[in-house]
Amino acid sequence: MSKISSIEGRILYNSRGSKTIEIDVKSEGKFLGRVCAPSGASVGKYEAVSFPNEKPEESLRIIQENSQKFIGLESSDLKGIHDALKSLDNSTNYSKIGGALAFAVTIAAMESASKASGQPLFKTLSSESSFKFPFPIGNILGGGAHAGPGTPDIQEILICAIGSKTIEDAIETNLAVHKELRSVLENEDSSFTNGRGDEGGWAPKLENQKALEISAKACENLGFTLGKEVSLGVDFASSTQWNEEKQKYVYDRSGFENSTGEQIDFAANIIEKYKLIYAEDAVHEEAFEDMAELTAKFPNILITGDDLTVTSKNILTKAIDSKSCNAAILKVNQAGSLYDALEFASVAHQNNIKLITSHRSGESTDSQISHIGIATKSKMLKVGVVGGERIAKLNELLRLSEHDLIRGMAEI
Ligand code: 2PG
Ligand code: MG
Repeated sequence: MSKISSIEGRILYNSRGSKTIEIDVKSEGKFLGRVCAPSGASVGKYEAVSFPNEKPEESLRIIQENSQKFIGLESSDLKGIHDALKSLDNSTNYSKIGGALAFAVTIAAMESASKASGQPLFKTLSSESSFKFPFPIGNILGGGAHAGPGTPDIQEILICAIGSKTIEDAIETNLAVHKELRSVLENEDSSFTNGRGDEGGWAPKLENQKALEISAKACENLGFTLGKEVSLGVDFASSTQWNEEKQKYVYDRSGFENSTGEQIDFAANIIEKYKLIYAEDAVHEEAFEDMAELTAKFPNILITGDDLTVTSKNILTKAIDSKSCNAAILKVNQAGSLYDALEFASVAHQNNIKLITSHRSGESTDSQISHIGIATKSKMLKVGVVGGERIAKLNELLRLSEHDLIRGMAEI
């Protein structure tokens, strides 16, 4: 047991160079939990607001003026810390204090508690006695809101080494595919600049289908069979394409539009053709019935909600009632506090919804989400493949492989 003795913050920058907040929670004057909040570019309509009036400085001022509400609380008392935040902001989306503040305060407190108890963070967050590694899944080719003009409309083509038996092999395999993809892209287009999107995936001037073909080719060049050693995934991030007025998905860069039915066929065709293991937000964030069609059609593929479910237990309950997805992204900052996110995880577990703990496109170099992925029994950890802020999460998994309590890979 250790009591919070101080809580302080500062303004720093995320990987996109935007301002964010970092919070230090200390217990007993010495156990430091330090967390810097990430932020998204393709943001769900119903996610927590990052900062009041988009100003990290306001969140900082609020925590500085209210630090006494936290001092003296047990650092391990996640509910107590969550309640103290809620006493400052009773809105449903943290619009008064900022979801980024709720994210940083709650995770920093848990990290402080874990240091005080001498246990790793994942163990502090879970009462289980044995754990498995989630499969790292990462962006090898980026478009949409994460890359510039000429890149694919779909946001992310992802790699996951589903055949790997160890975390070391899973990470190494993803890195090898990312690297091979560069060679394939260079062969296809001698003017390819090796430019990368926000999450470290290559950002070539390519149309969606060609980008998928080339990604599959990189896997095959390494002797892999799709669906065996490795599988591709796609984050369609379809709310980016959805045009409310037209009631159509507008693929600006490729120059076509999909009606609702055409979008379902478009996604289904990609899932089948490229033998995807993973399809995220294949339709827009309010299309619960359309997602349900894909979920019924592909029971063995992770049909995943991100903007659809926004790490909200109430929205997930709605998605479960309409059978919209069999998997869901867990992003703590979509929910706000870690307490909210763990409640979401428990609703997911009670209903056989598979979890994928995820980074944001604007990240910090922290690595607590690797622990959160393990503690929440996530099947996958979506944290990218390369880039300092992505590698930080993967390197933490490698450090954790020295730990006796984690054995083997999750069953997808
Ligand atoms: C997503 C995320 C992370 P962003 O859509 O899944 O890949 O992107 O953080 O921009 O929302
Ligand atoms: Mg997404």
